[in-house]
Parts: sequence; C-alpha cells; structure tokens
Amino acid sequence: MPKERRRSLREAVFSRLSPICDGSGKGGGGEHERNFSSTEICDDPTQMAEQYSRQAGFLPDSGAVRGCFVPQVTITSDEDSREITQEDLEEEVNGRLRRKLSNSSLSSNGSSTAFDESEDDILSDNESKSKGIVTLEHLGDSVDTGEQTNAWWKLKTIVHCPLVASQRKRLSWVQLAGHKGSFKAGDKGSILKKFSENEKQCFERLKEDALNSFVPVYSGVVERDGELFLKMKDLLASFDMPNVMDCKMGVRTYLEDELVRARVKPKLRRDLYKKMLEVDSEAPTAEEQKQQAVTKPRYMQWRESLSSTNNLGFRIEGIKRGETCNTDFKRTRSMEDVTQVFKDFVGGNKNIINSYITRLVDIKQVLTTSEFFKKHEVIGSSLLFIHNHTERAEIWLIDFGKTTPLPDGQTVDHYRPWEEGNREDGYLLGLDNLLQTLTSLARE
Ligand code: I3P
Repeated sequence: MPKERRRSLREAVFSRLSPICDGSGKGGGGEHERNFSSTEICDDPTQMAEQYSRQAGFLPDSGAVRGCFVPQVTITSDEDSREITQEDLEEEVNGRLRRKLSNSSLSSNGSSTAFDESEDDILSDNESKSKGIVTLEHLGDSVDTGEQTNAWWKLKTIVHCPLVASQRKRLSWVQLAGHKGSFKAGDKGSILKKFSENEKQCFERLKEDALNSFVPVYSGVVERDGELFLKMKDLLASFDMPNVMDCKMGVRTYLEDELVRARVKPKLRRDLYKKMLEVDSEAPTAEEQKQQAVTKPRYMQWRESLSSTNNLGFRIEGIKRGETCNTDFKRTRSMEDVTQVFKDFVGGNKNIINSYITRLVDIKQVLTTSEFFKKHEVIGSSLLFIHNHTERAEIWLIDFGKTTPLPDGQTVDHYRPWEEGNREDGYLLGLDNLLQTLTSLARE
C-alpha cells in the first residue's frame, strides 16, 4: 500500500471521532435490487406450502412439531467511509487495526464468531449486551394505528424509543437483536455492520450460491472512524413504516466449537447469571448461586430450552411493530404462543400471511438445492420478516457471523437431531415449523 494511503488509513483509524446523526444515513432505498424467484405450484399459498412440503417430504404427516437494547448506535452517514481492499486488510491486520478487528467481530445479530473470540476473550459487559429494552434506530414516521391489542399496549410500556421525531422521519433502520453498536447507517440504502472475517467469507461464498437472492446484497468491507464494517443493503430502506420480526433459526445457538472451548477453558460469567436471574430467579443451581455466575454454554442451553429454540427449531428474538419494539420473547416456547405472536405481528392480515408463506416456500426450495447450505453449520442466523401497511411482505436470511463451513466431505441435512460431532443445526425443522405456524393462521 502506498505510504500516503497507509497514513490516511491510520489517521482514519485512530484520529477521527464519529459525528452524531446528520440525517443523511438513510440513503435512497428505492427499488429492490433482487428479484424473488417464485415457484408457482398453485395459487393458494397455504396449499402451496403444504403441497410443496409434502412433496419434498418436509412436513411431518401429523403436521406436528418434531425435534427435539438498547443499541446505542451512533448513526452517521457513510460519506466518510472508504472501501477496504484485501491489500489494506492484509497490511493493517498486523498493526494496530488488528485490535480493532478482534474487538469488532460481531455478526449482525451481534454474534461473536468462533474464530474471533476465545471463551476467555468474551466480554462481561452485561449492560452493553443486554436486551429487552430496545431503542428504535432509523425509524420511519410514527403512526398510531389505533389497533394495538392489549398485548401491544403493554409492550409499549417497556419500550424506549429515544429518537426525536425529526430523526425518526429521516431514518428507517432498526436493530432488533444483538450486541449494541454493531451497526452504522451507510449511504444509498445501505447499512454497515461490524466486521467479522467469518461473516465476510460467508457473504463471498453466498455470492456464488443459489441462496444469494435471499440474502442482503453485500458490497464489501469499508472503514469508518477507524473500524471495519461489512457494507450491505438496508433491507428496510425501501419500506415505508416497516414492521419487522427477527427469528433466530435452529435448535441450538452455539457452535460445537464454543462447547469445546468452554470445556477446555471454562469461564464463569456474572453478566449471564444476572440475565438468567432477571428471567427466572429459580433457574440457577445451588452451585451457580454460590458462584453468582454461569458458563456461557449453560446460559445458552437454558435460553434455548426456555424459548422455542429446542422444541421448534427457531425462536422469536424481537419484533418492531409500528413504533413499538419488543425483545421479550425469552419464554415464548409453545407453538400456540408463537402462533399468537405471529398473529399480532401481521395484525391477522391474510394477504400478508400468504405472502410470507409463498416466500418461505421459495426459501425452502432454494435451501434444498444450495451447496452453501449443505456444507455449513448454520448457527445464530435469522430470518427477517418485513411487511407494512401496503401488504408488501418479504423474508430475508441474515446474520452469518456464526455460520461455519464443515470439514471437507462432511454435510448436514439440517433435520437430524443434533449430537455433538454431527454439526446438525435443525434449521429446516425450524423452517417447517414456521410454515406450519403461518399455514395455521392462514386457515383461521
Ligand atoms: C445472548 C444471545 C446471543 C449471544 C450472547 C448472549 O443472550 O444468546 O446469541 O451472543 O452471548 O448473551 P440473550 O439473547 O439472552 O441476551 P453470541 O451469539 O455472539 O454468542 P455474549 O453475551 O457472549 O455476547
């Protein structure tokens, strides 16, 4: 890299302060950059879902279930960011930027990657990672639809929406899940997500895969205010007042690797113990109470069994509806509970439900042909549901910070029960249960 450029990167890296929201972060949004690849099977999406799933042998005959913050994002425009080349990365990675990199190894849901953090490195800043109160960032204009159910009214009481109206008007994006500070607004309908080498590699591989039209358009690594980011399309930018739901897929939310590391070098975490207590004071064992701490795998497994991760193969992480955000779904576990949450989310609108079913069927079909999907353990990845009052409804695959390639020759079918070593994640089981949830709502 020429010295001058190197200096400017260093300067950029270490001397700039982030300007507070200048309002230009939204970008144009506008047209879709990708087309859905819709497979016409029949006209009725409900039937279509069932027909497809049966043909493919995905729906169990009984249709029954099987298997087992406040993001204080400083919103700045993308004007000051610049693209980072592979050469830059290689040069800077040995220098001070390396520290920045390892500190920013977060996926879009805030997931740390198996490669970037050891169990020992994991921060214990419970404040910065806690969820439950969600700040709306990049919100559209506020609306009071007057149709809020009791449940939603209650939710409003626990939600903070600290942006002033003028900010909300200009910004469209919202972070529903994950670690605080993982995102910045980009330009032209893009967002910047904290750099993760693992996620970057996934995006690059996905570009060559059938799944590519179902993931946000990725346009490379950029540097902003001394940090590296992955630049991708802001999926909400082209929606007027979007309602958004984040569903974390799979029957588990930690990598096999994480388990192994925790076994070798167990680390007790007080922040996770506190988060556990907040939800259920009875949950910690006597031993854990004595230590006032739990290990991360213990916390993750507890979260998975309390929510619908283990039994349904997905869990609801967060919802934004109108101006209300809720991330308090830790105890939403049964099919009935999940169905009710979906019903509230779509306001009972059958057109939206049917569009979601159509999209899920398309996603499922592509997943069954995707080479990427076959060869990766997909952990902590989400399906992002977006719709608005125009009844436009989309679902996107997001968050690949913990999506890990399998060793050469190994594949997963995303259905088989997980046993340590087989790397199965239950992703398709979760997808089937999502389809079943929506199908039952469409029939109501
Ligand atoms: C967090 C959630 C995240 C996880 C995070 C947990 O729990 O399981 O997926 O991050 O671990 O605290 P909760 O949803 O109850 O807030 P990773 O996916 O990156 O492991 P962390 O505290 O180590 O960031």
